[in-house]
Amino acid sequence: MFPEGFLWGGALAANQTEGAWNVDGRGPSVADVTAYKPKVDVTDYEALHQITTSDIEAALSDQGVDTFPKRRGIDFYHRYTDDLALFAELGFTTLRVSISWTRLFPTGEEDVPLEAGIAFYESLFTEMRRHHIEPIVTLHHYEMPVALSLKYNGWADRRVVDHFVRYARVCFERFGHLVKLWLTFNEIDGIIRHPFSSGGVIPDRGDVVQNSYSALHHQFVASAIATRLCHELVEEGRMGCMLTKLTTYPLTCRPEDVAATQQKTLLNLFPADVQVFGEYPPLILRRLERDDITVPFEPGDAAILKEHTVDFVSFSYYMTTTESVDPDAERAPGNTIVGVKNPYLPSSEWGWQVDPVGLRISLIDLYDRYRKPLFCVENGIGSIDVVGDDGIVHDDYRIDYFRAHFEEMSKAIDAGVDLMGYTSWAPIDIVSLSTSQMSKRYGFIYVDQDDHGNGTLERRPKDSFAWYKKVIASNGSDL
Ligand code: BGP
Repeated sequence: MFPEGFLWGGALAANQTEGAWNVDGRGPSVADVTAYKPKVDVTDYEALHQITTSDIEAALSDQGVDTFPKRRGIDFYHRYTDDLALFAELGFTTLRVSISWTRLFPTGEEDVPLEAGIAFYESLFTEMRRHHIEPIVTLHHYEMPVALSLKYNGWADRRVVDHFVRYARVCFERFGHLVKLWLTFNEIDGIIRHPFSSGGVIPDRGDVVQNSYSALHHQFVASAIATRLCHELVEEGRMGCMLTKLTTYPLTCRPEDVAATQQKTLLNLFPADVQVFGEYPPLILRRLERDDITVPFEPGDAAILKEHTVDFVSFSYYMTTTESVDPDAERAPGNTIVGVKNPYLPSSEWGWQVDPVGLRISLIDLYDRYRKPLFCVENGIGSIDVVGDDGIVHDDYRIDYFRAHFEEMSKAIDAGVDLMGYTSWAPIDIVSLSTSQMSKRYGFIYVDQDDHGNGTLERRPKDSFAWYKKVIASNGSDL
């Protein structure tokens, strides 16, 4: 049973949705220089996230949108009023969006924000409120000024903290009357796996592992300062952390498999541990020391982390993975990771292992560990949708995916988990994060655009639209 007031909605990221990448003074972000990679095998995780300084420089001199589909998005920047009307028709009581840092601060180093950017977000949040949709806003969703990446090697440099804090302060001051629920860094753990998209860290600039952990520490400090500012500047403002919940099972009960799984789990959860408990777990500090990785603590950092912890824990959940010490174990790709294939689970067309029960397990794990309200802010299935002869996408597979996950969510709530809300990824088709494909579709609403930008951009509800509308209207009792 879902509690009264449970928030139902969807989640988007500016860089995959807004388009209008170079209008109204907006500067280029790390997402705008990430190319469409149609020829890369999705199980080749390294190749998917490979980027060099010269790739970035070449991308910046190319002003086109063909190689860089995120620049095009789905033109939400110009169509948000119509899209919000569709979300309102679905009955959304919440919508998660992110702010594009470079719409406010094109290079990240300006002293004052661009008023055009402020006006856009103010109007977006006002329109959400008009539809009684509670905004939940991510400050940093795989998008930062590419200028900060090139100049400082992104978050690897401590000076980026100050630039982010200036941006965050502006967001709280200018939007705090409209937005009460905030998230600092999307999938903060991601910087270890894909340092450029998560933190502007360029792999060819020195020791990428050390730089990634330095960047993560700087994001922890920035997140804690932003949490303090949110509490000071936003009346009734609440701040959440955001973690990729990568629940991992041992492939067998062989103790070595269980031990390897335990290590993976500790590594997955530690960024949330820091943001909830206000300190690094001792086992992680020991592990980093053993691996010759230095955490760039400065005087005062420990106190900042301890004093400004988050109010709730949000997470993305798409799949689970499996761990084995057997080097020949079959591999399976997934959400920003490659793990071992679980013989009990089916996979999506992109090889992500679909596991509704794993959502219940994840919710119980997280609540038992943190005892903070939880918010599932991403969950969904990327599919190749085919438009039927009647012009409609009949996506029963998507309905099946969500129904099974909602049943498990409901069981976790019955078990005592405090879950504030749920936002599906993504309620409307957008450009994929990892592959920049448009043909990897997640929405209840079809967008007429292919991988190369052909199409009218017309929005059309799929079968899952009416189904999700019914679920929301019944507060999850009619699945
Ligand atoms: C999450 C990201 C999202 C998103 C989603 C699906 O990790 O936070 O931005 O896109 O994964 O990934 P993809 O678009 O690669 O299918």
